[in-house]
Amino acid sequence: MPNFYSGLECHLESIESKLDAYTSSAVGCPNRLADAIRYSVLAPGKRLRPLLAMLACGAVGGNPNEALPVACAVELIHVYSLIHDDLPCMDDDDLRRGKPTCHRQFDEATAVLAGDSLQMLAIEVICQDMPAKKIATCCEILSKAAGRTALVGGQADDLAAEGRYGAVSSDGMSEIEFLKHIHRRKTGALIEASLQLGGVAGGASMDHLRGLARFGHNIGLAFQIIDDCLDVESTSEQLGKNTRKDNTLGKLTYPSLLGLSQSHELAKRLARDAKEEIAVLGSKADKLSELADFVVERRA
Ligand code: GRG
Repeated sequence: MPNFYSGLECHLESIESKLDAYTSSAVGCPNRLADAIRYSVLAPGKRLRPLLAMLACGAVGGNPNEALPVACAVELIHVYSLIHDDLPCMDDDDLRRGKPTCHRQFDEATAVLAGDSLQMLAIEVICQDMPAKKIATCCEILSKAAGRTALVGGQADDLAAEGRYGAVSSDGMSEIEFLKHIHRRKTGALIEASLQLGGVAGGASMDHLRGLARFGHNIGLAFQIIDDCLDVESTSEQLGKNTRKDNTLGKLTYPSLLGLSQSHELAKRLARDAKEEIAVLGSKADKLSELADFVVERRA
């Protein structure tokens, strides 16, 4: 396990056990659908987003466990997006988290339905387990981050940039601006939402919430830049997913526009900027700061 996880074993255990409970059998859910949901959710992911939510909660003085429902909700949305992204009509991948993708293990229709179910399960979890006065805010943050102007919009523009979804509308932006615009939505929005949701769970002030959101904004982009670099620098064994796909698909990526070295430098600068945004929270935010470093130093 990378160093970053040391001291977080307890949070990870809580996340795994809650995800297990939230996806356990439910009356009315067909076995095959339930199996596909659990197969994808319980596969070994880094759990970066739920950890961010729990750490953000702790950083503003809350008990990290208060953020568990929103932490899991964000992971459920993330897993849905991975399942759908892997489908033949999108990225057409056969390897995810070191295992066959959901549609390969089951079938396409089941994978679509598993993804659909996870979107609603995320909302259900928040409504069921968050304190009543925080439910609406959490649902609003998560649904905006997962919706047409963020996760889905970013994905649509990403596909368009590969010429696989209608026309590209970059509205006069330079290539690098357009790439940033895609990444901020496709990857960054959910990462930013994880921080905001954790902050809300911990009762953050408006000022602290803004700082957490800006932290998320910066590390969200840094995370994607490193993801682009790893696609070139790592093997599929290391990543648990196919590599060198970006180049094959002729994708717009940071390494293709800036080169690897400048891309790494940019990611490091974003991590530094991110850490400044939460400096005001003092030592309670130390683990979040470490995470910013982990995001840019990770090898998988
Ligand atoms: C289908 C609406 C829709 C959106 C798909 C998830 C996604 C958007 C695209 C996946 C393609 C991709 C490589 C995105 C880059 C960032 C990303 C989301 C990487 C995967 O996240 P990790 O590394 O995965 O946190 P694990 O498996 O560790 O959770």
